[in-house]
Amino acid sequence: MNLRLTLAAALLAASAAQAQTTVSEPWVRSTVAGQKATGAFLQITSAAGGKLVSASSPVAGVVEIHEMSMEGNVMKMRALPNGLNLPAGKAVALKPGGLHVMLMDLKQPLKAGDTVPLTLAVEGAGGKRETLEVKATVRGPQAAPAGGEHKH
Ligand SMILES: [Cu+2]
Repeated sequence: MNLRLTLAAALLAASAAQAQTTVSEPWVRSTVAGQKATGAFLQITSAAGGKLVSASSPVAGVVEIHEMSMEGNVMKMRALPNGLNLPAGKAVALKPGGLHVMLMDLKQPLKAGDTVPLTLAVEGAGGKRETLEVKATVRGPQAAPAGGEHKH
């Protein structure tokens, strides 16, 4: 009985301290010399629902949240002007061939094994802002599933 109460209290404390939004498995596709853009991929879950409104990284001059879609027979990508919707409690996957964080105007080549800091801004209900600091691992092309060329 006592143990149960203690456990319940511990669980309550843990959920209160937990971030509203969580990110798992962040990674960035490696680049070759001269390449100025690449994609960052991750899974993001907002407990109460919200919107991923912006992202930034010290390695990139410009960071946008992109989606890919078929227009006729051509795969196109575009920035999401109003951010990415995060339904409450549902993991949203940013992955090659779909949604991604676009890192542009890269300041340095990104090699497999490097760590890239990403800052994500999430807007919750009532306009409450949450900032997430994420460390993404750079993966080489052989580690990433085939997602085709990533070009604008
Ligand atoms: Cu893109």
